[in-house]
Amino acid sequence: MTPSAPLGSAAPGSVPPGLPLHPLVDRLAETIRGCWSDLPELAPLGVDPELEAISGSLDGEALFIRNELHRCRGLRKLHLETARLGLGLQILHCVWFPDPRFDLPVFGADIVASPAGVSAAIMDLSPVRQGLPEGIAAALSARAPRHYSQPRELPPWGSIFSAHVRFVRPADGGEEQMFVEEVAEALAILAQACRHTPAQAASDPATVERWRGQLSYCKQQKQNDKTRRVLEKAFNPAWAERYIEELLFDDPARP
Ligand code: BLA
Repeated sequence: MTPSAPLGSAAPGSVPPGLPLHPLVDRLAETIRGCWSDLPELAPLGVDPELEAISGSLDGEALFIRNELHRCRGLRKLHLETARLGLGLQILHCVWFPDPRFDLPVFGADIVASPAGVSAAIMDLSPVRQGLPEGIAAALSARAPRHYSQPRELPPWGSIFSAHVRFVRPADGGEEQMFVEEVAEALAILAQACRHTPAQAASDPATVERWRGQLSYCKQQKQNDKTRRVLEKAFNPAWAERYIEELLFDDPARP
């Protein structure tokens, strides 16, 4: 498909009717939107209308992408993407990128579902410096332990994730629910840190270290060929490149 602006007929912020998403994708998206409301100084972030709501078709199958963007105290960009990208593939992609002046981690989550079920559910609060902030690490360690029957192994670029990363193929509705609860818990821990973490100067060496850490997080995520391949097939290579570089994992501005 060759997208052009504005793409298709989806109104910004709406999902084309008649295309329900996988219940886990829907539930997790609703949970994440609910967690936004807890954040200090939440404000919408402008999105290029060309990228906000994208719809089209591939081999007769409806495609769409919905992007929601916000910012808040401590976080430069909160991004939630829900998408249907061909062959029944449904994606939830969410990254909350910190403002490097704050000692906060990156929150990331990804769900990949198809008619065969959910193949990947991952979420993490990932460090952008040596180790997670102490309070966050302690809060994560204090959570009730959870067990999934089908844990998955991280690819080599996954070295960016923390020791608390969750990467599983949820086996049933119970494990899907457990995953949603874990995301809500991690986001509550991060929201609390957003309220209380003081800002440091842009020129502070710790700020610069966290900016470099975030650049490195983005660079590693861009090594995920699976994301690129799906976007190239649904759209085209040049579009996929722009989408990844400008929206999914744009390099943070130097503080
Ligand atoms: C895997 N991501 C995948 C897969 C696909 C996508 C098709 C393979 C499914 C599988 O291994 O079962 C596709 N993900 C997408 C697309 C988008 C997307 C098209 O987000 C569009 C926006 N990926 C992220 C984030 C994380 C992430 C934020 O975008 C984690 C915080 C992780 N996705 C991730 C990992 C894998 C994956 C670790 C497994 C990769 C592998 O096993 O090689």
